[in-house]
Amino acid sequence: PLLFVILHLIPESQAPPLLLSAEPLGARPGRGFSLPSSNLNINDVLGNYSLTLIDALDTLAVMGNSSEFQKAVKLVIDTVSFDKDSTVQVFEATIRVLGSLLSAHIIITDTKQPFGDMTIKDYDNELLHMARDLAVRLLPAFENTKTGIPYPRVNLKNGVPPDSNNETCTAGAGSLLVEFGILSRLLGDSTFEWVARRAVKALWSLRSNNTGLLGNVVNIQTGHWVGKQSGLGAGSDSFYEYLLKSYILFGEKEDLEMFNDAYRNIQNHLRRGREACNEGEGDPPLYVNVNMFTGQLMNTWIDSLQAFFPGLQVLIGDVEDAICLHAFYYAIWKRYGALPERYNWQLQAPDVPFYPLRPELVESTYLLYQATKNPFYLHVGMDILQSLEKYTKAKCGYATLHHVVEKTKEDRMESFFLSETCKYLYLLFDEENPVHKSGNKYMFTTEGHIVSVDERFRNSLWQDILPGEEDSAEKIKPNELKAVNFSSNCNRVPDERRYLLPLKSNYMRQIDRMVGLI
Ligand code: DMJ
Repeated sequence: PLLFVILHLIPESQAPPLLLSAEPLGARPGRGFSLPSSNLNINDVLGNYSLTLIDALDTLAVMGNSSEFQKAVKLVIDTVSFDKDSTVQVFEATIRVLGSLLSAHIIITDTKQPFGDMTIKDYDNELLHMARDLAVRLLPAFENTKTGIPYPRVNLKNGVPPDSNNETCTAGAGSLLVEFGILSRLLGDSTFEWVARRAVKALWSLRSNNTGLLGNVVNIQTGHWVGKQSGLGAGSDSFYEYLLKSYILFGEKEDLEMFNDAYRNIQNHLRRGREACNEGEGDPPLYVNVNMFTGQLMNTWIDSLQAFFPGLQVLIGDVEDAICLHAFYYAIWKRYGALPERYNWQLQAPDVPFYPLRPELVESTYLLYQATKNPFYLHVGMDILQSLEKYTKAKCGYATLHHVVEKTKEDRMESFFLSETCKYLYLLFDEENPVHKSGNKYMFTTEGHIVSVDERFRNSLWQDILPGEEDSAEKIKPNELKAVNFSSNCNRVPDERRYLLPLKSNYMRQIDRMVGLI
């Protein structure tokens, strides 16, 4: 059925609503772009540019389906235009569209073609040109901002709308560097990387002197923190992810230094519970939301986006701690058959009950399996797959769960379901996939797009104009990334760790009790 969904991708603006058995379709509008403006949250993600089709391109390649990949690429080249009067979120357009176009371009032009024949006849770098065209349309977001932190939205035709909001979230403004950096390095044009890097540095400079933490919403003109919550979920998540991933890809030392600093501050101020995941007394480790200036607890919920963090911990080699946080989220999944958008750990109940088919828990499960090869994670993947089939499957796709307790559905299948959730699930079970056989070759963007970690992204021709960067001689080569726990190292996991539960059973039970499972 997953393949059915992918094989029937059609441009968003022409797509019929998902056919849900549980709900009447009645007067509900379709998933077209012409929804009322009150639906801004949906509209400015969709963008009227065939979002789902574009976001799913490299999933088709990873699944080895060359005919559908070629068909989908041609459809994108022939039918998609960014010359549209659409106001879009800079972040969403970057990670979902720009990232996917770049990933597909890299796959098409790879001389080795590890996924089968993904070449396109007479390909003339069209996807790269489209990526550039889109990025140029996003550039106005970086103009007329006093801090260098971009506006959250732009109109693809007319630039920043006159009534634009001056407030943006940290993740939205500070996680553009991977895609903009790749684009710059492929084109040999520093503009894109320069603006994205300037935004990261501006945000970084606004961290609290006291805790070193960043908040979640900032005013791009004054640099004042409007949202003082520091956490690992919505509004913050990919900011941290991209500090590390930019370093993995481009080898710039300053990115690693920022990441290491941020990671230390997270451990010092956000982490609660016992010191070691698998030994000692006390509550299981949990990362909470605190005030960025005081480090004091702000609320008692964690959100489903934060479930990506164990995957990031795997990348830096903190596998032990990753095991505990992952186990907590998996217990919540077991209780509801999904992850509520927000879960209140004090009340042991969802605070925000919907589940829009998010990938984060699957992503961490996949990365933990790669790091430990413990079959427990295959079992987790199976469990997730079965609940998706049971609760979210609709006639023509998979549906957002409107309420994880009541299991009601919404007429909405986010594009990340195909680009991430399905991809990570597929890769979890596909041991022989070229992604796993390639050693250190691939990295996943925050939207799950694969990009190759190779020498050509290490060479920027503009060292002199990117202030504060190290000389390229100091850069670490891709095959020297020792700190990063890639899948090629996973055979070193000792046997005794592979066949025991990753987390001792008394600690597992403790977590199950904490989420009301037993
Ligand atoms: C995706 O678009 C990306 O993973 C992003 O970084 C966070 N949210 C969604 C999926 O939940």
